[in-house]
Amino acid sequence: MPTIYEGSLAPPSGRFALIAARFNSAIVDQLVAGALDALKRHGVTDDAIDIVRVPGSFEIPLVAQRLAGSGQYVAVICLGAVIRGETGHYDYVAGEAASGVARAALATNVPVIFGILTCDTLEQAINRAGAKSGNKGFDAALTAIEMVNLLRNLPK
Ligand code: INI
Repeated sequence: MPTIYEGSLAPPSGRFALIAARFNSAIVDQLVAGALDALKRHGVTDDAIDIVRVPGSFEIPLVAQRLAGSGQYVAVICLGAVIRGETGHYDYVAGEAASGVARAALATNVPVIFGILTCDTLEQAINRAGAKSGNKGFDAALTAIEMVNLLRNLPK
C-alpha cells in the first residue's frame, strides 16, 4: 500500500493574506467575497485574515513575494481579473501575473495561490466570479487551505 499525502480542508493555524487588484474591481470584489466566504466556512476567523489592495494584477507578484517572505502568513491568495477585450497588453499583464505568482511561491516556500482570472470577455469574468461557473476566489481560498495542510504533512 503506498503512502498518500494529502492536505485536508481543516482550518490551519496561522494568518492568511489576500492580495486584491483594484483594476476590474467589480469582478475582483466578488472574488474577495468568495475567498472570505470559503475561509470563514472552513474555520478561519476574520482576525487571521489581512487584505492588501494593489493597483492591478501586474503589481500582485511583488507584493505576494514580500508578504510570503515576511514569515507572517501561512498562505497568500492572489485575486485579480485580466480581461483580453479591455487591453492590448493582456498577454503581458496576464503572463507576468501568472509567472510572478509562481515565482513568489517557489522563492519563499509559502503557498501563493493564483486566483487571477484571465478571460477573453467580461461575461466570462462575471461567470467565474460568482455567476454561472462558480467563484474562482472561493476555489483559490480552498486551494490555500489544502496546500498549507499538505505542506505541513509532507515529510521533512
Ligand atoms: N490590470 C488588471 O488587473 N486587469 C486588466 O485587465 C488590466 N488591463 O486591462 O490593462 C490591468 N492593467 C493594469 C496593470 O495590471 C498595471 O496595474 C499597470 O500596467 C501598471 O503597472
